[in-house]
Amino acid sequence: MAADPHTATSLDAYWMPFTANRQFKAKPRMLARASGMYYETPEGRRILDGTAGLWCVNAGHGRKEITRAVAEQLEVMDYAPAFQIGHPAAFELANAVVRIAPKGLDHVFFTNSGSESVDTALKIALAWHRVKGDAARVRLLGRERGYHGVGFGGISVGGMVANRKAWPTAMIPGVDHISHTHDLKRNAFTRGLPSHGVELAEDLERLVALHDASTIAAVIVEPIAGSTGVVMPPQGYLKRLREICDKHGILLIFDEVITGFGRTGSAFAAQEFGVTPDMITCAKGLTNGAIPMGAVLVSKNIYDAFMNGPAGIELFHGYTYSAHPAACAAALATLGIYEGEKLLTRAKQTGPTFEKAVHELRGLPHVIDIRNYGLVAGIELASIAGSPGARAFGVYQKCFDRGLLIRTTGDIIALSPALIIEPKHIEELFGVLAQALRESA
Ligand code: PXG
Repeated sequence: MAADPHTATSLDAYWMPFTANRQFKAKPRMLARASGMYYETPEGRRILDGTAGLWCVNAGHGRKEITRAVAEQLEVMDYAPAFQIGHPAAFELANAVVRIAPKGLDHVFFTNSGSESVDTALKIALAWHRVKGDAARVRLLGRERGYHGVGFGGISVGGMVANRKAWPTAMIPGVDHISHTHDLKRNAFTRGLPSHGVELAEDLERLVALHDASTIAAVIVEPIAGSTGVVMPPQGYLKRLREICDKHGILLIFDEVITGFGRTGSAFAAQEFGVTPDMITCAKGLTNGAIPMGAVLVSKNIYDAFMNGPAGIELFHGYTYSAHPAACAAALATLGIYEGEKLLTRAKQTGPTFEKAVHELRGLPHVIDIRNYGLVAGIELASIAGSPGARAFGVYQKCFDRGLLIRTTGDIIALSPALIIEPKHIEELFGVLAQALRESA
């Protein structure tokens, strides 16, 4: 652990993201290889991946179809300028995404991450009202406990205090938040969507009454909140949000960075829950995590307003690497795998086994809630007084030592395995996790 940067193996130079750097560097956990449902450490220890990387490797690790497609693309053409000139794979990919998208969302803007997708969608929302001559609609609404990445737009509409408190004056102005839907008192140990809480959608009406609809551009929510610890939408809640948005001319944005590409049992949660937003932000599973890429799916209504606007560049926004050829190749190969292996609906078949297994953890020490939908689950633990997060992190470390990768946020364990997971992996996953929970008592 020498601090000398001339030692190639020194851990000091790399400032790790969202990581307790000092804790990590004192006791590093490293991954070196990955295949199917498993990672492998540099020493060759197998680690079952309970989180599909970070909710992104939906088709499992090491997919040769993706490797080959990316390698071939880089051989043929490594890069093409993103502005004022095109390359075929970008158009092909946009069409492929639209084919699996909710009906009506038929245009795609490419980015390189979930954070960029969120900031892009927020900018499109503001610009759309303006291009329609409604420039007074400048407010953006998010939700408490929401996570929308780490750009200034994303942290402004986001609702996780640790991600916001260091930058209090950098928040974009005019933002407000509706209340979150996490309700352990009424909904603990619910399988699927909770039955209590549809009325929380009315909180949007409260903000409309406070700010007036004529000042509000859009509201952004995650259909299932992931980073905050897996919070499910109460039954009927998203539909009600849609109705209120329609009533007041407010755009509804679903942030599907984690729910996109099969996590819930449909391509997008919008389809699974039968609610179509005006825009969807996505990333992660779009390329199976192999190459960074994100996208914003946009309704015809929004796109057409720009195309009917002033001549010339319709939206002064984009990235050097929007629709990067290698990312397009990775995404096309990924969507091909999803289709060929019917992975986008696979969670419907595996979900019940996964659900049964996760709820068997009920009764283990400190487990105060278990919630699940499709191939995502949250297991909430009682915090150790004065040390929030310590309990779950202890379990995380024990799982890693025993060959299982999980995710924790605060004292909530989040599971989001690859969609290729089989019953034997489910058994292994919950066997290790149950043991780690027992040992942490
Ligand atoms: N929106 C949502 C809903 C997300 O979950 C982002 C935006 C940002 O994406 P990028 O690609 O900029 O990181 C995310 C990211 C976790 C975890 O374990 C979740 C994310 C990232 C890292 C960890 O909960 N989500």
